[in-house]
Amino acid sequence: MRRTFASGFAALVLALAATASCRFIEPAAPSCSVDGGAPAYVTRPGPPLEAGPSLAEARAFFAKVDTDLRRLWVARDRASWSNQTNLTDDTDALAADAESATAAYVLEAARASRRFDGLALPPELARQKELLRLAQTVPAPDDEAARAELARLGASMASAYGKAKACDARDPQNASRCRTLQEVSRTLAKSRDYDVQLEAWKSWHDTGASIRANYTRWAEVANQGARALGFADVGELWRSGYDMSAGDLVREVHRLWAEVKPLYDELHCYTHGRLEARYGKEKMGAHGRIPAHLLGNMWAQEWTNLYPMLEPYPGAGSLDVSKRLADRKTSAVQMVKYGESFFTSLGFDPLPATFWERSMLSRPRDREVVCHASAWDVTWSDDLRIKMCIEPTEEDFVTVHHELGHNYYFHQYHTLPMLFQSGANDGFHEGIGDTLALSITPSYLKKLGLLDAVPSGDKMVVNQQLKTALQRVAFLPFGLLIDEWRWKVFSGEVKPEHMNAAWWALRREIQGVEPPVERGEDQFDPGAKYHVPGATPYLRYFLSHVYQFQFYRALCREAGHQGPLHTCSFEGSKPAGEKLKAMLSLGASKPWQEAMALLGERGADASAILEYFAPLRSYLQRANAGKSCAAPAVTSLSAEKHGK
Ligand code: X8Z
Ligand code: ZN
Repeated sequence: MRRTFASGFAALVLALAATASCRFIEPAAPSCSVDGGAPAYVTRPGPPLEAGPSLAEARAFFAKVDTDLRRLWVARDRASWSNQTNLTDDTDALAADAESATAAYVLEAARASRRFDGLALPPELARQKELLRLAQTVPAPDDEAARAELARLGASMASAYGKAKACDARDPQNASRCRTLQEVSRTLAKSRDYDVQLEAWKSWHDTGASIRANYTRWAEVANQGARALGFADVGELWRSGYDMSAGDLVREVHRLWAEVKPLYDELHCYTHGRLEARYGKEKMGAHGRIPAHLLGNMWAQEWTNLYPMLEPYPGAGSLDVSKRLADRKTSAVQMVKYGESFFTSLGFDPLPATFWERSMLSRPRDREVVCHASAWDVTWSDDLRIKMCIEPTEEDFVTVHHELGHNYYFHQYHTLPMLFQSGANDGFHEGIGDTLALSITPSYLKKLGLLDAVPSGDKMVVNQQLKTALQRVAFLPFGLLIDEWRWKVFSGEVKPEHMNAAWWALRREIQGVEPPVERGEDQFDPGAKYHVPGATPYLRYFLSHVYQFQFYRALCREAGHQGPLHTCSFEGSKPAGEKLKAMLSLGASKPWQEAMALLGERGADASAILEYFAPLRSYLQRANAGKSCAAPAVTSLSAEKHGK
């Protein structure tokens, strides 16, 4: 039988107490010395004082935590992989059990580590202590039954999302009229018929309602877990993983958003104008926002599929990679090989043989799975895999690079202590593959045979930049708003009965989109986005969309690039690869600001994204001149009370 965390810790604490090195003496300054240095102890007569723990105890403690976490995280991730690649009631239950065991352990271990509070720990132990408290995304409450309920709710919501089907509202019981998310997304990507798009959008969004009650309860129990660890709520726990106070993080994020918002507003204005020309004023409404189902993506989080409609200079040269990938019937394996070859061109190792044996690269026909793409090191030993339902499209071509960015990060740090085996922060992890994808220039695509010719000239630059902006600039407000919403839900600022209204207030104000039909509190639109039922924090993607331009600027510098930033590709550059490897190899062992400094960048800095898009910005300003576009007025951003 599995040994429980509690007895394990009790035994460790007793054993260590016997070896405590500073019993019965009261230190004048820190309770014990670090690394055997001589503290100024003052011996006093009187009753013996409780011993403070020694550094040796702290070392033994974190060594045990490392061993325990390896066992628990490997078990959890095996269960989770088995679950997500084969959704059944049994695999849901096994995943929930493993999650619950892990969460319980982290709570107990984080609490036990507090006995070292008064001890001046060496930096690597102090950091492990801090990371331990943050290690559980969904923290466990004390009560065992509540813990089990939380894990069960979590697994059930994630599983429900994976299995959900978009059915025709007029005939919901008719399974033959139900479609997968991929199928309805394809409709949104391709159709430009307002009503056809509306049906696709609505049929998927309506699936969110089924998890509303579970989500409410889940948030309540997860908050109990956050409080058990000393956080006000789960939102504060999530905001605490950035080597600054939760309040500073909120200020930092709002600063970055204010810097990039003018560029977003230009893009929004341009897009709104083109859509209005297509669909007419009546369909667009008089509010200046864009109906959420017209942007070519289920969540309007990126608008690349609108490129053919929005192309600034039609005929300046083709950038249609999707067509070539589809015409060639590019296999899922070939799609990943393209991504791998970018990494090996920088000097990274080829993917291990087990990657090809164990990954899930296509949607299986015989079972339900979670198709949302993810990357794994299942057994925390360079056991790299991706799980993705790859299709031969440009969007998936970019996503493959994104996922491999995670895998190569795992690869570079897999020998570090468990608590250091993550990104410098989660935004770093999300930004690596995207950074490489910024170097997918027309000449690189030609080299791969995915474009016939390398179009050139200023017009082409603007076309290409618009395409990239539809993906990466359009994303920014969406990257921010999901967690703005969750922070408010966790803090209680948004009550359960107003969750959908609060969601749409943020979508209107931050993203400037409008629900195409009224969405009431019988709906739960956030539940129709993977990361909400999947309990994956989302701020990471906002940050990554700022960082990735900094990483790109840094690697271009390393590759010796001269000239405007947007003309750079560091593909094939070994010096850029070495620099990137050095940063990835740090894992989470150092504050992220140090990892950023290693690349020669200071802090989080939106100047790189603004520099990159300078040519597009001036085009948009010219194209929008004379238009009266009301920039979305933002009043619902979380107050700075969301952190101290
Ligand atoms: O979830 C993802 C990745 C896996 S980490 C496919 N992304 C976000 C999303 O799909 O919403 C990448 C971009 C944003
Ligand atoms: Zn990712």
